[in-house]
Amino acid sequence: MQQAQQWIAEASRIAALTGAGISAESGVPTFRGASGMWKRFRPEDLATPGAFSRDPKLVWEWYCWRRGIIAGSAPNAGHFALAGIEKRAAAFTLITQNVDGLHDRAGSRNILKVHGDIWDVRCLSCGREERDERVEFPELPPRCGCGGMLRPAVVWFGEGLPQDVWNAAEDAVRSCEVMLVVGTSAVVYPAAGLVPLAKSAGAKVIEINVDETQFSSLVDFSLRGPSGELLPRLLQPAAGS
Ligand code: BV8
Ligand code: ZN
Repeated sequence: MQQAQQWIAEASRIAALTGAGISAESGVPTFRGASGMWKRFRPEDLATPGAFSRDPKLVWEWYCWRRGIIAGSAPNAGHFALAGIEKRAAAFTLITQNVDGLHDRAGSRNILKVHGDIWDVRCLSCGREERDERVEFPELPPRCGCGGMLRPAVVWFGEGLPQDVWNAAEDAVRSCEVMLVVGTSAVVYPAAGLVPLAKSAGAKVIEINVDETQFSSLVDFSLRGPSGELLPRLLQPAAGS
């Protein structure tokens, strides 16, 4: 941990990639792994345009269930530690696969949401996209003022990531000196590809995960444990700074 803290203290450009694991200690279920929610649902059944067109009510019931859990949760020490390093590092870019908005609530500012935000909705008819923080809706699927059907404005399987956000994420990873990879199973692309990209760009990569991932042997340090405990220790301001 000492060496990893040193690299971070000396780095002026840091990037972080987070996944569902960073929100686990906030009570937001992860997708895969021991307590993963995908066990009861299958990605193909819910997080795809096909699933939505077949059964928009079922997909909305899943998102409303998640909205309820997220609304009742709070950022944890891991989220706050990343918000803290953003204030200290010369350049810090937070790339998240999470749609739960906990990084925003922890005070992070420069956040690249590569899979969108669960609180945003988009109308299938008029295309209007807006923030809608309701957990309950009068009817499912909810309707736009124009009468069109609303969908969660997140990125589903088979859908492209927002181009400008993705380009900014790649740029940040290519130019960083240190990359933190926190709480992701690293199985979903193209986000997972940012880890080998960082290595090929010459960055030091530090992973924090309770389990092994496919990249645990590729990264420079793979710290085993919960991010709510390890991130504050890893990112603590160097003594006397
Ligand atoms: C794309 C929606 C092309 C938002 C998500 C066949 C058909 C179509 C596509 C594909 C295909 N085969 C492959 C693909 C590509 C596909 C893909 O990668 N599939 C995988 C499964 C093989 N990718 C896509 O489809 C992407 N789009 O490729 O489009 C294209 C290009 C141009 C134009 C048109 C099309 C879209 C990917 C986004 C999919 N949307 N979700 C939502 O509802 O949330 S993905 C879903 O998985 C979540 O968004 C989540 O963000 C993401 C990744 O999961 P993780 O965040 O890593 O979470 P997970 O539970 O998996 O892991 C948690 C980790 O935390 C574990 O490692 C655990 O050990 C750890 N942990 C737990 N507790 C802690 C902890 N760590 C630390 N501390 C703790 N306390
Ligand atoms: Zn509309």
